[in-house]
Amino acid sequence: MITMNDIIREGDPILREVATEVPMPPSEEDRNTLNEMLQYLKNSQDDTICEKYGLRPGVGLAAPQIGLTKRMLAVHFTDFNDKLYSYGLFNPKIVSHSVEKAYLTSGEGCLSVDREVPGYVPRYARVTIKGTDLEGNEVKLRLRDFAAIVFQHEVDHLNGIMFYDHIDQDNPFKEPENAKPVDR
Ligand code: K3U
Ligand code: NI
Repeated sequence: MITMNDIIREGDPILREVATEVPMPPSEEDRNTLNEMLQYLKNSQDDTICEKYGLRPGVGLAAPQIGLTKRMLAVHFTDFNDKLYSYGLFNPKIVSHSVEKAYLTSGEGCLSVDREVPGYVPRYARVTIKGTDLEGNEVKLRLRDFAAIVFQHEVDHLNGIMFYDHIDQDNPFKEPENAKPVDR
């Protein structure tokens, strides 16, 4: 079981590496790891398990955050329409995106960052992502608003990018251009 002891924290150079593609079809070992990553998110959103194991709640997790420079990510959350997004994806790729941007009004957080970093993080408002799911099926996801933001945060981890890299240093709460606010 993955716990906070397994989570790599900012300052570790692993978080700045570009992760490598996972050979397809995925090995049993890689599928097990990705399942464990998804399970971490589910556990972290269960109050009892979360408290018992000292987990920090998360909606997404990327393999570099557990020290593996492999292109794998997991997400588990519901959007404001109560639609569930629960995926483990190998080799996720943003194949297209909107011109319009979006940002979370509450800013972003990260399991690898043990501090609050205030500011707006400009993201694309809509993205289409292709990848391979835990069953080995190729999937194509059309995402918007919060869902699009979470996936972009996780894909960034696969490219060594942290959310605060996108925050305007001089004016963290400057409204990003052509961007809509998203409330969670
Ligand atoms: O945003 C978080 C949250 C957790 C439970 C309920 C509601 C919100 C926690 S931070 C988080 O989930 C990061 C996880 C990371 F860093 F490991 F990828 C993902 C994320 C947070 C905010 C915006 C986009 C992505
Ligand atoms: Ni993160």
